[in-house]
Amino acid sequence: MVSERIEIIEGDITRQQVDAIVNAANSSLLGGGGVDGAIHRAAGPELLAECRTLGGCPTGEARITRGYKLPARYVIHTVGPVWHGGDHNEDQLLAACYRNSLKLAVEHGVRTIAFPAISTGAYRFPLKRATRIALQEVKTSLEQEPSIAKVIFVCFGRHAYEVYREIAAEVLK
Ligand code: AR6
Repeated sequence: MVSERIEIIEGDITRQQVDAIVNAANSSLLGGGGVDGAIHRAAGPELLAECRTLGGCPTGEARITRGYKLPARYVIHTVGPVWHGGDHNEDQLLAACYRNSLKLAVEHGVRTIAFPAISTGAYRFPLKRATRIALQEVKTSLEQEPSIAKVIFVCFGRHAYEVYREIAAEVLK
């Protein structure tokens, strides 16, 4: 059962002991606020130095770096869509973030990976709609990628955690 490889927790993604954590970055890959700021602070300045060599990343795609001072070996940086009302390809771009992050993870031998709620902060994507896309896309990818043992959705705060639990009951049944 794919649902046994998916975990939902409340917490701080920078503390997760997994092979890779995913960063909700912007297309410059040069840092920012929210989870991006927290990851750069916890990883230390070497992370920004490596990011500078990457030349940015288009929305919906992903890039990988080392994790430096983080417990995670890798950071997978993906760029979610900014919410512009829902008819600007936002759903497809958000799904692509999850799919492309997992593809990169598989290519690097990652078996355990943690995701934040991409685009649901500064980029204003509605949380329930984003959560449905996240869970559906990860479920589909896990069905095709047996090498990923565990995906952890790290919810920042009780409200996000409750939303994820509610949507998971629909999507993962
Ligand atoms: N652990 C897990 N989740 C977190 C953490 C954390 N430590 N901190 C925040 N979140 P956001 P976006 C949650 O704004 O919407 C940055 O400036 C937060 O509650 O970090 O994709 C980038 O550089 C929210 O649910 O990312 C971009 O410019 C989720 O992470 C822009 O923000 C995503 O919120 C990207 O915006």
